[in-house]
Amino acid sequence: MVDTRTVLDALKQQRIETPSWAYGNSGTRFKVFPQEGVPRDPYEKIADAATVHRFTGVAPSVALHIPWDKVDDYAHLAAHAAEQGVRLGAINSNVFQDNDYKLGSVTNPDPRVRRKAIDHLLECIDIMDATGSTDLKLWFSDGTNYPGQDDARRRMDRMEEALRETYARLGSHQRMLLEYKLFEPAFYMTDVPDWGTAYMHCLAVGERAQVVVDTGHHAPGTNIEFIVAALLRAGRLGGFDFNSRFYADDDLMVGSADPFQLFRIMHEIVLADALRPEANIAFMLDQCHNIEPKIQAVIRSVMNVQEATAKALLVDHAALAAAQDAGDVLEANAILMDAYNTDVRPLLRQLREEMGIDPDPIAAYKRSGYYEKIKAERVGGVQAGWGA
Ligand code: PSV
Ligand code: MN
Repeated sequence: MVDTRTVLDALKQQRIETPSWAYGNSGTRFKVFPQEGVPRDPYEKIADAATVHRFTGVAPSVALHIPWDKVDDYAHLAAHAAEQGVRLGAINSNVFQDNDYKLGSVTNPDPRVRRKAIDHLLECIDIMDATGSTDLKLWFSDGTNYPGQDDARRRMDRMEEALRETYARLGSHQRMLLEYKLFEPAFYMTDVPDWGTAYMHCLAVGERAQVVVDTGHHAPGTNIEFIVAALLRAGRLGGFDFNSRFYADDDLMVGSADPFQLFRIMHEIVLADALRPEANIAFMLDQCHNIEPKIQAVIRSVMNVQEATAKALLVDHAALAAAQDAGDVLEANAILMDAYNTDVRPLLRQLREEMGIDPDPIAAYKRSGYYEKIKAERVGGVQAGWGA
């Protein structure tokens, strides 16, 4: 039996980072449906992130995406975040929305374009210096659509060269998080398509280069928890971009499509004692709320991660190891399923009461009038969005 106190204490330490872009308008390539009250600038996005933290108590940082969150004075933005009770988290680079990147960014055959892309990555580190962020998150849309279009190995060399130069610019307290994605926007070949390729590049550049697992970036049926276990074992799991998928990179709320998968992932984290903040695994969301109210959806997502974590913390590790060592297949599976099937909602209500917040974050948010306030205030100007 796992002691409830231990579970509550572990949950109190959990930190989940929300993405600035989740608060802006988003959609598919078919249509973006604008919503009322959407932030017009990074300052308003941070206010929304702070609201999520106020009602959940475990989301004290917000990731930025550059240039979507470009401002003149990043130190001022960081001070604004601190005033609101949150801090600025990972800086996400964007080398995928410029005409120059049609044939790739850091792997582009044209050295001028490669230089431009690397300069952007270096600029992101300047921003980290100003905001106090420690994580540079890299995702490359680079790839090819047709066999023969470019040389795979030469593109790998260019990728590594860019990563090396970027890594060399990092301060000793900063790290690089490299994200992989199976496909999209490239269809034939992606330059960093899987964890093995990301790991290979991280090994080549240095120990503060680590892999990010975006849960939406795998083929259907992929055993993501195995990847998590392998990266943890190698000391190269930098963090997660959490979201849910039914078909491709759907970016739905984490834990909505497959809560059991999220539990299995968090089970690997708990087994490796990697939930503690000192383990330095970044638990980030990377989501887009196209048809649902955004702030509520982010609150729900944070709660979903907490629920999966609470269940993972309930797994009786001693009993599980004993069943595994005895070769008792069904008992081992039953121990895992017992934890998964536990209703942890009363425990989470208790957690929130102990943390001095409302036990029902969604109801409390709805009662707060925040949504009505931003709807009334945020009129005019240009709503933020990622430009689909
Ligand atoms: C790419 O699909 C991705 O997962 C990367 O993390 C980007 O930064 C993000 O989505 C943009 O929404
Ligand atoms: Mn992502």
